[in-house]
Amino acid sequence: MRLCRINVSILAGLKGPGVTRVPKSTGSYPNTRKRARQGDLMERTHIAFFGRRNAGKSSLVNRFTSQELSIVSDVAGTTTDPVRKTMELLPLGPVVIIDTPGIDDEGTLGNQRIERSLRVIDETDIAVLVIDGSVGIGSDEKQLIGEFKKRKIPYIVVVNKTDLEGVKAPEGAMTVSALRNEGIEELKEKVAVIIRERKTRPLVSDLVEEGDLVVLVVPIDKSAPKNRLILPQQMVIRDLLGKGAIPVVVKDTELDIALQKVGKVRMVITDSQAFGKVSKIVPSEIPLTSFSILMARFKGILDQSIEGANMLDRLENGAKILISEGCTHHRQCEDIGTVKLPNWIREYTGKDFDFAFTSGLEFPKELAGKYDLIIHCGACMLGETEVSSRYRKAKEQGVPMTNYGIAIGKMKGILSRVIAFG
Ligand SMILES: Nc1nc2c(ncn2[C@@H]2O[C@H](COP(=O)(O)OP(=O)(O)O)[C@@H](O)[C@H]2O)c(=O)[nH]1
Ligand code: SF4
Ligand SMILES: [Mg+2]
Repeated sequence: MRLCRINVSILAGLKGPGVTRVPKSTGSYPNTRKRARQGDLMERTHIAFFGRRNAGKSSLVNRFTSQELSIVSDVAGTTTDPVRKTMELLPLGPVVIIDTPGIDDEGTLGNQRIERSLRVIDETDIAVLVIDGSVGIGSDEKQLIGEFKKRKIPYIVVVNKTDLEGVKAPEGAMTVSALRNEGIEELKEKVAVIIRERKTRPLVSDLVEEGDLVVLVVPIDKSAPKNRLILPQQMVIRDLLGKGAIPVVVKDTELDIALQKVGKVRMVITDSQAFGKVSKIVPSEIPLTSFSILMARFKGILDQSIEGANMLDRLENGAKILISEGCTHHRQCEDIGTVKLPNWIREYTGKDFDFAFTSGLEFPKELAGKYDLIIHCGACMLGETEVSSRYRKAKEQGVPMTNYGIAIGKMKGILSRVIAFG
């Protein structure tokens, strides 16, 4: 699949050092091209701070990041929307830090705040639960811990305000004083350990041997970004180099010449939009797959995506298909999701459907009964937890879900070939 062609840090628009709020209408990240940066959100560990109002979340976030990211106030409920900041933080590396409004708010507005806080869990890789040491742990915190456990999100319980008298920490909790800047380094170290422990699945290196030659097909057309490769392509190249394999990168227009020149090829990996053309050029004995299929495998959603793609054969006329993109930039992203994919689907099935579209962080909560199939983009701009939570939601609600690349492979009639990997 041609993952869409933007690679900006979509959080880059934060106006430091003050507070930046995420637009309320869509719940998506500020989408600005300023400070374009390589290394998208997928690679960044999303660390979110949760807790009741006034526990000291914002104070702790400011200490943790050594920045005045969030407003600290003794007026409960000052932080009204999640505040996100993307940054490099020693010893943690690239992270997104998220400060949430409290989870104990009251009234309609309060409920919205709670909703937004809970929504953050979907994108959280590591949760920090901040407890006001002078108040102690309560049912709100227990409920949050229940959510973390359910979603298998690693979490750290931190008791704040240890400068106050009589503050005791429950077993296993860390203690900090945001006020006195105590315990912050220990907290960072603990987060760093969790980051290191997070299982790293191989992207492609387990499919090839040292010295294997792998041809990567990267079409360069008007929708390709100028002067660079997109993230999944970079990641595949990096992984192959790490393995000691030999990546050879070509455009689709030079693929046949390359195959004649390079000798024995272990595998061809292409942009899935070029599947039709590339599959005709690559001899059937050479394994063929795509960047987005490798990404789906990497994210642990391959089987579900294959099942979802097979659903294309069973949809009835008028069925509802949700096409969902991970970021809000349809124009730069060309028209894959909104135009090409619906056309291919109509052509392939000979039927017409009721298409719905979402983008950015808006992903419907209720899927059952509303959609018969969900087709998601490669989600290169979304964190791993966000992606897996979307697929999990679909699975839980019994709605088939697939991604662009796998759906295209299916419609080109080469699905079994491109998921064989060998
Ligand atoms: N004594 C003490 N007060 C703190 C500490 N951390 C935060 N506070 C105070 O608690 C209040 C709420 O802090 P804030 O960071 O806005 O909490 P939030 O609502 O969880 O984001 C403010 O008055 C802070 O000054 C701490 O470590 N010790
Ligand atoms: S997140 Fe999705 S829509 Fe956005 S650039 Fe990546 S693949 Fe395209
Ligand atoms: Mg706050």
